[in-house]
Amino acid sequence: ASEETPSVDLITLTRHVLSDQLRLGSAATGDLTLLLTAIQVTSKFIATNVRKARLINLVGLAGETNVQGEEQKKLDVLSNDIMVNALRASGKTAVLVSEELEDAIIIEEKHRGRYCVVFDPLDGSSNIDAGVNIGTIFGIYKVRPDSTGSVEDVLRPGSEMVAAGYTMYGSSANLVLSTGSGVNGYTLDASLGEFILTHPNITIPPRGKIYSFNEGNSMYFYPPVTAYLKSIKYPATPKSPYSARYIGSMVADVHRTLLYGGIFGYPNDRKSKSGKLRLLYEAFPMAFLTEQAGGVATTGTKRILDIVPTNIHERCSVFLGSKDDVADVIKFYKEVP
Ligand code: AHM
Ligand code: MG
Repeated sequence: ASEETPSVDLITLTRHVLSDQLRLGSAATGDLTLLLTAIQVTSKFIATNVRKARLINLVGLAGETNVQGEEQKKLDVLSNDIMVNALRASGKTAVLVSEELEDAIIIEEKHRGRYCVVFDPLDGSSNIDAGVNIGTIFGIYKVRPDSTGSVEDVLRPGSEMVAAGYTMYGSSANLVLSTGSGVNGYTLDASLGEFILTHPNITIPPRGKIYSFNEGNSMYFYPPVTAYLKSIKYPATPKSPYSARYIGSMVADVHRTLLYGGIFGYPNDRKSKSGKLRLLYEAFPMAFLTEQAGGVATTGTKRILDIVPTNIHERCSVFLGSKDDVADVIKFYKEVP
């Protein structure tokens, strides 16, 4: 087909997820697909508003402080409200956990479904004013068999998630999703208003050439991290040193890592004893995607997806990416006191 001939067999996200569920013979009731529709609508809404933000003056502060004591941007507030409303209205959710809300939302009976969604509606919001990529991160659990929905349904290891993903708002909006059988990337076709499959079966190269850390925290890093970073910056010849790329927006840094390989790290250190990133709605979904793409996600000493959360807003140390690169970090944790 020439460039002028539009494809007449578009694989939309909805079509792809539906066919995937049929193929897997999962007792597909279509519930997950409907839930994902709510997330797609949210992503489209946020994508449009991120773009409009500078024009309609949404960039300023909302004058509220969130649970973590950070100033909330207007777009964070808006994104959170849109996401909560869309998920509740889908009728498919029972429990919602948002970075922006102190407590979990337990959905009232009238709208209650069987899924729990943990999410960061607009991650990397400190980058908004500079027009840098930001994103929405989400993870999905099914309620436990006898539960009608309580916070315990999300205080479970990330390995029990049934799906996870993110939408990155950049030059285009990219939704990257795993329902537990690989990772696929979809790009929003703004004229159609549909996410179209553009990156089927994303797999992380086994080794990369890029490292992505906030090295401004070097003075607080523990010895294994310092030793690891030294090893990739001053490798024994004839190897070349790694390139540094750090956007400071997890979705963008992880997106690049999934596509190009390498390692992304936000370790715990002497200052941030538990790390910075949130376990439930940042580390878990990204660890889920990383593993599904053939990579590894660890705290340095433990598989991230094995952690059992005790608090919905807890933090954790994160290294994720190409399996050989992450294996190197794990080795340093074992060998460097
Ligand atoms: P946020 O949820 O307040 O936006 O913070 C999370 C962000 C991540 O997107 C990013 O990986 C990290 O914070 C960057 O932190 P730092 O500025 O300390 O490097
Ligand atoms: Mg965040």
